[in-house]
Amino acid sequence: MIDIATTTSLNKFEKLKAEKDGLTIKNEIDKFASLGWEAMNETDRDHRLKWVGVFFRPVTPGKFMMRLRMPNGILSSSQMRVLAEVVQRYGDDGCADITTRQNIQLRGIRIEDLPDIFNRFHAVGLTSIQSGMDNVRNITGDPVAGLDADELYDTRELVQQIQDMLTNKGEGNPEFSNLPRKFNIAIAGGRDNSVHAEINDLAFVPAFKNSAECRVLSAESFSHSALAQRPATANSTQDSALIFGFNVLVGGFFSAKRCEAAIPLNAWVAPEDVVAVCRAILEVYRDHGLRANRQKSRLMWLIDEWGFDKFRAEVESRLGKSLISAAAKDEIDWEKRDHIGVYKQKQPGLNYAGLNIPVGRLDAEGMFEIARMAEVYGTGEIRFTVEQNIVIPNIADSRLATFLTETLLERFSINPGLLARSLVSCTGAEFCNFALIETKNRALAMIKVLEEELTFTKPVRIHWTGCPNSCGQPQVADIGLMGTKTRKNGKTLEGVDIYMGGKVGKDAHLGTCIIKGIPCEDLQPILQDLLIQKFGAKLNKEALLVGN
Ligand code: SRM
Ligand code: SF4
Repeated sequence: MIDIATTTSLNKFEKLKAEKDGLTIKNEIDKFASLGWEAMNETDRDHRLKWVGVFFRPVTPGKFMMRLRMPNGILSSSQMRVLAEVVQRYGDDGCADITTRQNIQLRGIRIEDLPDIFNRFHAVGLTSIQSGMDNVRNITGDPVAGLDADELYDTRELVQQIQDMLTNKGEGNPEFSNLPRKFNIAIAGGRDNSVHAEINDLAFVPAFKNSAECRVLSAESFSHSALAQRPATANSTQDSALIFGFNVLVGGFFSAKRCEAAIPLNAWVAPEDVVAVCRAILEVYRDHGLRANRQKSRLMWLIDEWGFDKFRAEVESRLGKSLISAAAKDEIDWEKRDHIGVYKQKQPGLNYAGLNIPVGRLDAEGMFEIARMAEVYGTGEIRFTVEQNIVIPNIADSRLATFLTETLLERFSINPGLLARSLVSCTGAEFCNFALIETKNRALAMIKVLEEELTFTKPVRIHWTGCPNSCGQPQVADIGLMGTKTRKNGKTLEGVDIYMGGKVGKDAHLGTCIIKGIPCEDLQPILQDLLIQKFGAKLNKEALLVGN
């Protein structure tokens, strides 16, 4: 492993990692719990605790946030109940947020409760390990994996295998606990790119490869078991059989300084080679990623520095074999689905229901109710989407009518307004000290007014993000709103930069900033005009009558 201390000039974060690996914090939780947050070493409290998913919130000192890991966004009702119990004990301070990485964060956490919380997590197989700082973030997979009749690959097992490898089955893995920076991984299994593959440091997208070509290119690299996975659509002759695998994308990321869509690695991997390829790329990044300047540490900066060919060759060297060149095309050929509503599963007689959770915010009561609904009507399984919503799978046809009468669906609708169903928002000023504006409440208030004033013919995806870090992914939205400070009449006000042109699903590409520095107080008529001019919205009669 790299000797960081001798190979780089150390910035503040490299120093704190070199002094003491963040993972060692795991053994100090009992001590911190009895010490209390005010007496803790500040570096442990503000930074190293993030290695176990515990985030000090300067906005609400003493009330911590906990970020879990939810591989493929899937959890059970008993896990959801444990999460609900944790936030319930904090009364009005306790709540949870579904995140833009198919994950969940809990709020209001007191440090003295951490030993008990970790025990409860352990008992139901939950982990928050390595979910913050310079670690691999929650690994996203297709939210309808195993349910969707049109899926090409069920991503669940692979995502779990990658998480197990990176985190030592949730116990913590020092091999990957000191990366140069955060690292995002996604696997798409359907045709609609439900995971936003293009904005991840490493992504796998479905692609078929001709088996004969694989043999010619690299006889020894070729995974024989992949042949056994020949899909129904494959040609009948052995020599030209199409084999399922993934094209690999690398280097996608957003940061305040730079945003890039991922680029093709010119590599195709069979499913059984995905974990090894993840490991190889992470080893290259860990050992060679740039560490001097944290603004230039994400994977794409290393690819730039080395050049594509050197990067790919180094990955091959770590892998111990040649990479097979990418399939000529990938299989992402659908518009992106949002999964809100009720849909037939591939299993006859079963359905999944996508519920809209406004800006991903949950309270304990809502979480208990979701767990109950998943048990009563499904098999206890719950899933998260990157749009901060939930999916309840496995609802039998015979139970559907009763399911649809549940009062929870008035709060978490399966048929929300066309702005509400696609609304995404990052945490913003309520809890995040990077925030330049308040986001979640403002986002909800804004679409309420817009939905009252306008009629829509199609959903419009509006994403809010409180600062240029872009956690709310404004660059993938139809209309992205990025928090900023702006001046008006000699005063500094909360404002937004407006992004447009983000395209998801087939031919995904990033949107760009089209207007800068709009004061939030002036935003509503501007959004109204954009929705009318660019998205075919029509003013309602009532709004016309009052001259809006
Ligand atoms: Fe993020 C830092 C919240 C997804 C880019 N992000 C933060 C912190 C930890 C800052 C802090 O300490 O306050 C925020 C915690 C606030 C809080 O209390 O909730 C935060 N990020 C979030 C979440 C919760 C937004 C949400 O409401 O859903 C998302 C948690 C995902 C998860 O479960 O792990 C979240 N963050 C993202 C994404 C979107 C994605 O991954 O698809 C991005 C852009 C994509 C990317 O990273 O390439 C993102 N977050 C950042 C950055 C900029 C990274 C960079 O390279 O500069 C920061 C700042 C940093 O890391 O220094 C950041
Ligand atoms: Fe905080 Fe900025 Fe991320 Fe929003 S985008 S959660 S304000 S860091």
